Amino acid sequence: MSNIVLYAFPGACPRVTANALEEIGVSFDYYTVNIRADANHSAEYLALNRKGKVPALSMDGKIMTENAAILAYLDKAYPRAGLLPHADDMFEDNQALVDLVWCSATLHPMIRQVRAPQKFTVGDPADVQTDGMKKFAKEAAFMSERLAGGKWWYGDRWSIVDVYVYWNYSTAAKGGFPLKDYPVLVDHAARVRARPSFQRTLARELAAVKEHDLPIDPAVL
Ligand SMILES: N[C@@H](CCC(=O)N[C@@H](CS)C(=O)NCC(=O)O)C(=O)O
Repeated sequence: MSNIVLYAFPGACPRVTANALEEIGVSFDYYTVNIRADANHSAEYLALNRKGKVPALSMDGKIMTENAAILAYLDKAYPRAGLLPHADDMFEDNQALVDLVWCSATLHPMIRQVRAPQKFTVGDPADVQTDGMKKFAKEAAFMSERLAGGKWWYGDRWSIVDVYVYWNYSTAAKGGFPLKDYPVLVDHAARVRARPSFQRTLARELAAVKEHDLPIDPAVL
C-alpha cells in the first residue's frame, strides 16, 4: 500500500484530485468510497473523515480534506508538476487559489442543485433544478468568455483549474445542462480529456467501477 491514499468515487469531484496526483506522477492508491451506497457515512469512514465527504487524501496517515485546499497543497508539495501558475507579485500569485475556491465553493453547490435537486427541498425538486440551471448558465457564459481567448484557463498553459472547471460543467451536463450550447466548453472538454494524466485518471475510475460493480455507465464517465 502506498503512503498516499485518495478516498474517492468515480466521476465525483475527487476526479480532480486524482488527476493532480497523476499529473505529479506520484504513486498513490485509489480507495473507492461508494457514496451511492452511503459508505461515506459508515462508522469506518467517519472515523477517518468526520465530514463524510470525498475527496479525502491520506498522506503518511494524516488526512486532508477539501478539494481546493488539497490541490493548493499538492501544488506546493510538488512544485515541479506545475499544477498551478505562479507569479512574483503576491496578488497575482493568489489568483489560482481564487479560482480553485470558486470551483469548490461557488460552482460545485450549483451543480449539486442541477444534478441532485431532491437533496435541497422537501417540495418540488424541479424548481430547485431550474434555478440551478439558470445560475449555472451565467457561469457557463463566463467560462466560455474566458476560454474563448486561449486553449486553457490560463491561456497557453494547462493547469489543474482546467480540470476542476471541466469537472463542474461536465457534471452539470450529466444533470441535463445543455453543454452543446457552449461550443467553447465542448472544445475545452476535449482538450482536458485528451491529456495523458486525465486518461490515467479515467482508467483508475473505470477499474473501480468494474471492481466494485458500481451503477455507473462507463460510456458517460
Ligand atoms: N467541500 C467539499 C465538498 C466535497 C463533496 O461534496 N463531495 C461529494 C462528491 S463530489 C460527496 O462526498 N458527496 C457525498 C455526500 O454528500 O453524501 C470539497 O470541495 O472537497
